[in-house]
Amino acid sequence: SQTKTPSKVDNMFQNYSHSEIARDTATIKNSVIMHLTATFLRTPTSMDSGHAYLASAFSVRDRLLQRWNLTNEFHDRMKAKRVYYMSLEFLIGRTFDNALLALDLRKEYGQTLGEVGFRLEDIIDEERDAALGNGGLGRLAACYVDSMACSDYPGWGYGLRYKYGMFQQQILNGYQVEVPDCWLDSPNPWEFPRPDVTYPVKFYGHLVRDPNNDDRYIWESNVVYDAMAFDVPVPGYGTTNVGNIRLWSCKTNSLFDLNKFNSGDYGGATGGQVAAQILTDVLYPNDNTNDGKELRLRQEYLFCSATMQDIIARFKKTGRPMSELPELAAIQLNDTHPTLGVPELMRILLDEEEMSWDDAWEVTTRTFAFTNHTILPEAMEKWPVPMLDKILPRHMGIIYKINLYFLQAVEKRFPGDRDLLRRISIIEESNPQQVRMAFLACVGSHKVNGVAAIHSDIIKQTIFKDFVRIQGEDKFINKTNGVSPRRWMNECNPDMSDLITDVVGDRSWVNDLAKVKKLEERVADEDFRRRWWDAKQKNKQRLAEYILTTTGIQVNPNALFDVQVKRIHEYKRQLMNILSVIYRYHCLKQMTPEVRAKELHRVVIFAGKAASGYWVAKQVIKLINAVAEVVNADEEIGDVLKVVFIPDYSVTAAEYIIPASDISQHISTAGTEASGTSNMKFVLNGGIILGTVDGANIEIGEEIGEEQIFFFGCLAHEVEDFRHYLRFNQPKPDDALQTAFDMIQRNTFGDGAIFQPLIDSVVRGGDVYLLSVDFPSYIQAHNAVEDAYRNREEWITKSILSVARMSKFSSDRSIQEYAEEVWNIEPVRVTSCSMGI
Ligand code: F58
Repeated sequence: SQTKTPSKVDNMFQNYSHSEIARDTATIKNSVIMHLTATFLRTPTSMDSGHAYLASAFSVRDRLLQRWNLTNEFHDRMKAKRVYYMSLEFLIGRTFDNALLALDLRKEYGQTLGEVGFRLEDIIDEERDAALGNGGLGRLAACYVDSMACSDYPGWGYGLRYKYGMFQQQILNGYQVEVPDCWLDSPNPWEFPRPDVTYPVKFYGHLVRDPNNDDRYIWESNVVYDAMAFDVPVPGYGTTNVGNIRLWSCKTNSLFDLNKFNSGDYGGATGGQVAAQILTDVLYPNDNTNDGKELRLRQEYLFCSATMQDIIARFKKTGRPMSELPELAAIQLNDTHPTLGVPELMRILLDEEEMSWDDAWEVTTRTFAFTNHTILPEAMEKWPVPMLDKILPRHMGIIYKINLYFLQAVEKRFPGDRDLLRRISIIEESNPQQVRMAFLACVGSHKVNGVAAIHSDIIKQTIFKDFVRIQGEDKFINKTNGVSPRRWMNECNPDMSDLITDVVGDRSWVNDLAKVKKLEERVADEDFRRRWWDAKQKNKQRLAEYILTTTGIQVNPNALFDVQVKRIHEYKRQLMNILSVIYRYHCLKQMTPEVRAKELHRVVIFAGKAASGYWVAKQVIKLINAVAEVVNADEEIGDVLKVVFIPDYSVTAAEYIIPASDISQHISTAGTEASGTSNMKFVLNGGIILGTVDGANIEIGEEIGEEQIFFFGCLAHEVEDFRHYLRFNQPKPDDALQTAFDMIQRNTFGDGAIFQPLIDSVVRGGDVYLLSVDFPSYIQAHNAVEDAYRNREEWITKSILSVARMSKFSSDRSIQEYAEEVWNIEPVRVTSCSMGI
């Protein structure tokens, strides 16, 4: 291809990228119509809302890409240090509304669409979620790239472009049914294919030692897949900075078998392509369990190899020596899933760059940092050595050597402590041997962090205890999670956001959440308090409509909305919640109609997906639906109690549900929920928490004051003793819990036998999650919530004070801490004059 004449091209680029984004509706309308006709072959008369969305989205995208180009060109020129956030999951949700708000073009597009007969809200609803993640970990990654963009940090996300994202959940006969998420069936305006950014990724094969260099091997294999990049722009709010998530997709061209094709075996010729495609076809739908499937390992490697090759290619363009990589790149491992990046970087440095082992190791450990998100033993990633050795022989060799040098160094400092070496070895001496990925990530990184204060303490006392002793306290730090105020306040809760904007004076609080503190000054202002309450009521009304369309259930927006929405998992204890609902139902049935009529009306709302192979979690969904069916049909009960399971929980569903909660439940067994992030979202939307002393609930309580949060249950340090006791003694359910069990067993909610395993998990299975222990204090806490809600004025005060004191939980704060204490990067603000071309 021809090379460019720099000055001419620079001038063109300067003119293009510095041109102000056109805001007049005539230009906007033209660009929408242009896409409608030229991209989608439609005319304004034959335009439906689907095409109105696509044409508008492509028109917004043009504006975004203009800034995207400028941002990246600028960072390249400045040789800015970048952070790369490696995550197998990005739970992005929708982008259109987010982009409109970031570009401050919402009004203009609303007007343009109005002129051609559409409501902006309906057009926004045409977009499908990008659901490339399971739950908290994936959504955190999306909030973090949002914060990097908004805070002008040069940061990129790296992930996989799954053809099928998180499955869609349907409820049939009360049971979860999984439906594939074919999100790419219609055009996706928010990705930009980059066929020119493609890397080969090898698997299997054998090694040949370099006779002249002991550290170097040549890896020969003819199983080579191609990973092609798709870029997803991340609009920065209040800045021209646009971030990027680079997602890899498996390309199959190199696996086309020309010999088979020429011999007439057309099916056989593409056999390899079919196998290759599968690598980025599906997202594994497990949260907090490790599946251990070979396909997953190959997915992880494809991701890590393409990412490391891309990072190094970009670094090499600076002309600096490889030893300076840590000066220009920081890589964050979002849990252990991207840990193969460590041996992959070592492989490239040793075998391709011909560095010495010691130099390569120095570069690697200075580049990587690692975040742990869980201590559940079933979630810990381990790969059988024979599997790794077969698929990635070079990496297995590197891992052995990393382990050998690590153990040798430890043996030197703690001579003769065989048990210590066995405990900390990256290779577990089981049959077969296993590679412990958390240990590999820890040894390969200069910093290791947990995601909330309690969690960071727990990992230092448990899985990384020996490592703290060996590698020093300073390596192990805490970075409490946060959420994006753009999506989780400004976008999902426009009325409350307008109110905050009134108080603050402008909308700058969206990028500087400390400013919401000002709300405290207005806590006694009658008019303000009414408007605060009304905003919540409006959100409840909106949710009531959403519930009606998704479930057919009519709920009263004046009732207390009591919400638990998150992945269904035993440790999160949705079972305890529904058992308390059953008990409440029992109590209501005992009352005279007169007494019952005076009870607080309540809508108990559940939503969440169970991993497809998680039988117990699926039974919990069935129980919730079985209870809902009976309670909602009970005319005696009427509006006093309604139970709703909203199907197909997603980022978009959360945007409806979270702003409408009065109380939300975060009731994991103490010490099991690393942080939680929806707890933050609920409080940022004026909801109150009913929760255990666990994860980020604790820090939320510290920030907003304990009067603003309803805590109950045993404490993390008591859990082991209770579990130990319950292993040897039958739990003793209190009367309330026993009543709930009895009602299920008496077939109040259909055949009780199908729920017996759930009851058994408490009474016969050792009650691992301590339902019987926490149930009495849980019921008490519910009563306290009810009393507080009856006092509306007190409740409004709690709600306002909570939001005012929540600034710590902006992901901007988390990202700033990572930037300063882990990544050592600084914001780089792209301004039109700073290009200096
Ligand atoms: C979650 N983990 C934690 N894992 O459970 C939650 O407490 C925390 O707030 C959040 O991370 C963010 O730090 C989580 O969502 C997964 O979904 C993994 C997906 C890939 C397989 C293993 C679980």
